[in-house]
Amino acid sequence: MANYREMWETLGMDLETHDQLCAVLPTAFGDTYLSQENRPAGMDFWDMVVADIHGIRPAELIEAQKKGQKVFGTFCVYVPDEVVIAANGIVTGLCGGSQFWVPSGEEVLPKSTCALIKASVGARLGRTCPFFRIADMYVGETTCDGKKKAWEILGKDVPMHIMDMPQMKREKDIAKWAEEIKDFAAVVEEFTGNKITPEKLNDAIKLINEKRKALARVYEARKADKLPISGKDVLLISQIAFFDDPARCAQMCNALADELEQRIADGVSVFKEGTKRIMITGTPMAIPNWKLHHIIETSGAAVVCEETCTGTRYFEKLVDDSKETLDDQYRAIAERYMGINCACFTPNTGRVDDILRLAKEYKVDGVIDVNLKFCCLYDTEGYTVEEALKANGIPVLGIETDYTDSDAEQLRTRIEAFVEMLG
Ligand code: BJ8
Repeated sequence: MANYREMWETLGMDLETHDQLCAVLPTAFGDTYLSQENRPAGMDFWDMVVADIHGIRPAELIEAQKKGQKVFGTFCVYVPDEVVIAANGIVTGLCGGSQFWVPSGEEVLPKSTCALIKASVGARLGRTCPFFRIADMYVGETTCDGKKKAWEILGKDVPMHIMDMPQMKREKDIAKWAEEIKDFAAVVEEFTGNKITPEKLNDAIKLINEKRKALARVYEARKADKLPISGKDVLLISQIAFFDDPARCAQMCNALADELEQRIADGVSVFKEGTKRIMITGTPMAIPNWKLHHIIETSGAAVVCEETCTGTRYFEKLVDDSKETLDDQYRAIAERYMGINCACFTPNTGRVDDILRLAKEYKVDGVIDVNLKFCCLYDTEGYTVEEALKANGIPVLGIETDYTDSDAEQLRTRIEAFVEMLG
């Protein structure tokens, strides 16, 4: 790992505590990732990113800031990257996926808050994540109650803009979301000092669409009977996509997809024949939350698809790039983003349709519906999801977990029994 101490110091980070995080991550990554056999060579890039996860990209962001660019930190896949990029800004995901940050979050939040929110707030307050220190502005959204209240704490000493999400998907809600995007664009223009033009917005729409298409190509390879890549590896790619440069992300994903397509043609698989194919649905898994994938893929099964925001909800559907005026473009962006089916919407039948469609496309043998403890939205929707899967003859296992390892053995026992039941 290169030496970034001076940079972290300048960012006002708590170096002593951060050292503890740096000490555990390589072992966790080695045990989970580097122990896999026959990985695609293209994964070297993502391994390199993880090895210097608090160094390489943060240093790039700081360089960009020196040249006058602004960095926007986001927490949800509904916040449109296109608008920020059109104003020459940079987007970085900020969701926390490590138990390491949870205790600092619990100092100010109720314990009965989901780990994702506690870790995100803890990463900021504990001063142990450079991305939280670098972001010039945070962009929140009104998805769940826990997040809404967390913005009030996170926004105390950083400029915070909150996007008001509709909770339904009627025509008037889509129109409202288009208005909200337009308002966000005005905030971004003022904050960056750069005007958004139809041409610049169209370039940004195309850039992000290319990234989505490249991620979709990687996912497409997982539909093959012989799996050329593990679920763990694809999860890592999705997690890093949230904060990498979008053009580089597309380039690396396309190069990997070339390799995966060749592997499929050559009949190369990273799992032995007959390995059961699992789809995960539910709450997102922010980096470095690899817990469930690791347990599943060391319990005799393979994860072939994630119907989560660190999976298909992130890249499916493109923004229509044929519009020529800003108002039409904001509307096109609103339509694409309102096509994401998060449990914060009611009714949310589109999500059940997605899950049934994906189960067929990825030829899954069973579904694991995962809920991050204390996420009331996905927990409640789990009832409808599991009913629909059973009605369609698809075996499903519902589980609830958090970022700790305390339930790992119990989960392993349940997952092994589920995989065995799949025959
Ligand atoms: S679009 S899933 S990224 S809101 S797990 S913080 S919902 S209590 S993360 Fe999400 Fe956007 Fe929806 Fe996706 Fe709240 Fe639930 Fe925690 Fe969650």
